[in-house]
Amino acid sequence: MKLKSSQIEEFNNRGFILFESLLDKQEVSILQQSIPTILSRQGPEVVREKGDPTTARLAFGAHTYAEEFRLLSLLPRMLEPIKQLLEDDIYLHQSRLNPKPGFGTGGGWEWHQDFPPWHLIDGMPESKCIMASVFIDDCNAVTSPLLVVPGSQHYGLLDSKLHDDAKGQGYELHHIDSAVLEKLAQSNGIEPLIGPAGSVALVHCNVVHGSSNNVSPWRRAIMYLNYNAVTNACKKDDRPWYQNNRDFTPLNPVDDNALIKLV
Ligand SMILES: O=C(O)CCC(=O)C(=O)O
Repeated sequence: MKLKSSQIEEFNNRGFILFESLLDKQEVSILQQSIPTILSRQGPEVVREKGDPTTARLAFGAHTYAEEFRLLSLLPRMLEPIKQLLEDDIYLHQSRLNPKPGFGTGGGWEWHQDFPPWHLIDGMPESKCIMASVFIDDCNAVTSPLLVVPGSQHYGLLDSKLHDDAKGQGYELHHIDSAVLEKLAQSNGIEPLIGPAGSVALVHCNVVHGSSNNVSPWRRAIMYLNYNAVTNACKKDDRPWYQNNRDFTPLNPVDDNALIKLV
């Protein structure tokens, strides 16, 4: 899948680009079926909601232990546009499955950029990294979609502070200062990333984003695959494998039908 120059321009201006139904229904169903096994893991790679040990908030690194997600991360449809946007070979710095269950149990996310912890903790030199957000379930107005501030990647690292709750929970999150967010939202607006299951949004790692908790009865899972440019590989190794992958070997695509062939 080769991006047109207008699509590259859209990504560079707005910080994200959405491909509706990039995966078909059968591929989505294969990914959906693998989720209960992923979330049943008992290791530190599965982070629980605060005060609710029965609900998974994030599963890091599923592409390493669930074949379905490994293949997803290597589909030509995923790799080609990202390589084109980053103009480099790429490796997967981190993956996070956010299952976001319904009935209010799937918690919200304060406004943040993804790059600060990667830069400050993992030693990623530049913001040459893309968060591919793969909609495993429908993302619509009622299932608490991801909200983004278009164009916010142009402002670089914004004033933020490390959220202590998040640190205690096994992940690091830098909340954007409220006054900064207010100013940004007034000038650039806020948009929801909406689309049917199987849609994919490529998002620049400095785009400000957040979400509210999911009070609908429906799960709203998104797999975040964070691809980094090989020449931008991280220099530190303080965090474990599931947060800071140290294998910088350039990724090679699998067959574009690999997910379907799995069954
Ligand atoms: O999926 C969500 O609701 C938000 C997750 C998020 O912002 C993140 O993982 O960086």
